[in-house]
Amino acid sequence: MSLTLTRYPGNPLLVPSPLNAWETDNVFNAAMARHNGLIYMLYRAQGLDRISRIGCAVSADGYHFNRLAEPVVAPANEVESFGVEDPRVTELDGVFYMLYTAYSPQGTRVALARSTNLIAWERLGVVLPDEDNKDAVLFPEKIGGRYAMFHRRPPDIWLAYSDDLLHWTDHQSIMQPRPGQWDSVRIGAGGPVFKTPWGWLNIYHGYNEDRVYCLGVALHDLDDPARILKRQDEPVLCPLGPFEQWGDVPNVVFTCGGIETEDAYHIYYGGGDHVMAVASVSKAEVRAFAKT
Ligand code: BMA
Repeated sequence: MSLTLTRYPGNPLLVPSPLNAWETDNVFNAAMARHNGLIYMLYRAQGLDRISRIGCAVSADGYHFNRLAEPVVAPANEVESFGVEDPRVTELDGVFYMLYTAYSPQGTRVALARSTNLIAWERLGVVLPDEDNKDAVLFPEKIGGRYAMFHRRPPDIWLAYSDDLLHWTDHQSIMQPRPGQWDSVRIGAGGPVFKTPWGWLNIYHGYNEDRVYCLGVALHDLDDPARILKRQDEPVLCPLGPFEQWGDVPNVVFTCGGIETEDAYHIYYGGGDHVMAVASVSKAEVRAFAKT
């Protein structure tokens, strides 16, 4: 049996708000984090000016969210002039790091910011200079004494390493699209990988010639994530129902983060680049996937 994500019946969790000019149109592709016993959703929002900003919503149970009235990150310099997009947050040694897409007439750049409370963010700048890149995410711990990152040089997922989070080396393509399958054109990382006894659990996105964005699953070797131990043929989630198949951009499910609980992984995702939703998989199912 193949691994699949099961949607929360109460989806969507967060929808655009007519009350705030910056998020009237779309709220999607959120980073997720835990802090002080609460679950934080740092979501990409578009409003009347269609510029992407990052808003923050907080929840006690992971399903019911209250949002702040103002964005926590908004374009603040030349490389962000068209927007800040698709955040991915990883906690390292008690500090939250956000990789996000800084979008401007120069193109899309991978930029880094850090925070200790998920609200006030300090910019550390562009970390992959002089190249169009996106879908970057930090690993939740060092590997072989160095920080690790997935990023995307089209059409593949790449791996890179760093000693200081600012300078990245040893770039290598580690996962490619598969011709004829659902992820035939481009693939990119989702949220931070989860550590399991069987490897790093990577829920990634891909799309095909029809531009249908689905999510898939792979397991990577814990010591060398360039080694893919397993990659399922079938997707784990594909667009279904009005807000995923229609939305602002049709036929999109896209994730930038998830939350681990005692017995499950909860994958938060943008539906149709329009709303936020969640779908889950039990650890027992992941174990069965890893073992077969
Ligand atoms: C990608 C990114 C995502 C978006 C997806 C589908 O290129 O821009 O933010 O969700 O396209 O439109």
